[in-house]
Amino acid sequence: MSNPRNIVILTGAGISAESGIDTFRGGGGLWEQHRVEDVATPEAFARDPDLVLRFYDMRREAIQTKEPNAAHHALARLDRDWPKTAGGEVLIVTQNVDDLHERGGALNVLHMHGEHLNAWCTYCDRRHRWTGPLIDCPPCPSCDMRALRPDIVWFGEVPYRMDEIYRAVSEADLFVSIGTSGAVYPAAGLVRTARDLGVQTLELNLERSQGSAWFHETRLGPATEIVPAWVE
Ligand code: BJW
Repeated sequence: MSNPRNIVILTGAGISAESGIDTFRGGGGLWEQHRVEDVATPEAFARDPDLVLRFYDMRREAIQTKEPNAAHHALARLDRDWPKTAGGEVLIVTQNVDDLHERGGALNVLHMHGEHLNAWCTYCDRRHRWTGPLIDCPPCPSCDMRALRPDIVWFGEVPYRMDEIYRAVSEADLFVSIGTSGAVYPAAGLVRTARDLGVQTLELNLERSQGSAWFHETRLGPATEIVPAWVE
């Protein structure tokens, strides 16, 4: 691989697995314990808001007890040092709704599927940092309406900041995908976008993702080992 300057890194649940946060698919994954249609769609929220809010309250509470691991720390080092050493940019596009990249020290993080620690008011469209429960329908701190929901992109909703993501991929020299199954679009399609634009592509994962054939190179192993090894 020739020397890259701008790097876009797409991360998924696999990077937080060794911090103790469940992935979605595969053995023991969240979608084995909950039906996606019951908890992660706007229709589910309209049908049974209490069930959906309880599901997210439980996960919001759980992530606050987890710590970033060696993979988050390695990416944070890259994010901080790369502009100085290579004169390029690093953007971490994460599908994860936890805050472990930020707590690991990363600065340039874009949450395309939202954040557990935000509540979104569907009445006034403001977002608020939120660490407690939403089950009792607290009022929005801005408009006082009881219209807060988890700031999470559910199936059928449009992921955040897609224009920025496509622009960053188009300006990248290297696209790296870490710990994602490649099952959910449009994130899963970014490797093809990168390939079409002539960007080098690298996959770091425990096992091959669904889009593995699109990558120029794949390195397999646990994120806490292969991510620091790639960064060093
Ligand atoms: C390790 C490891 C270790 C383990 N070390 N690795 C047909 C075709 C195309 C699209 C569609 C279609 N039918 C429907 C759609 C659209 C739909 C979709 O993609 N559905 C698929 C199921 C087919 N997508 C949407 O609805 C999205 N919106 C949309 O498409 O809008 C239209 C649009 C199009 C184009 C441009 C713009 C807009 C919205 C998707 C929202 C996803 N939301 C979720 C839930 C969030 C809520 C929550 O947290 O509860 O986001 S779904 C869930 O999956 C979550 C994740 O971010 C996402 C991806 O999962 P991820 O991160 O890949 O996790 P896993 O568990 O799947 O994989 C873990 C990986 O880690 C595995 O590979 C392991 O091997 C690995 N691993 N341990 C390293 N230690």
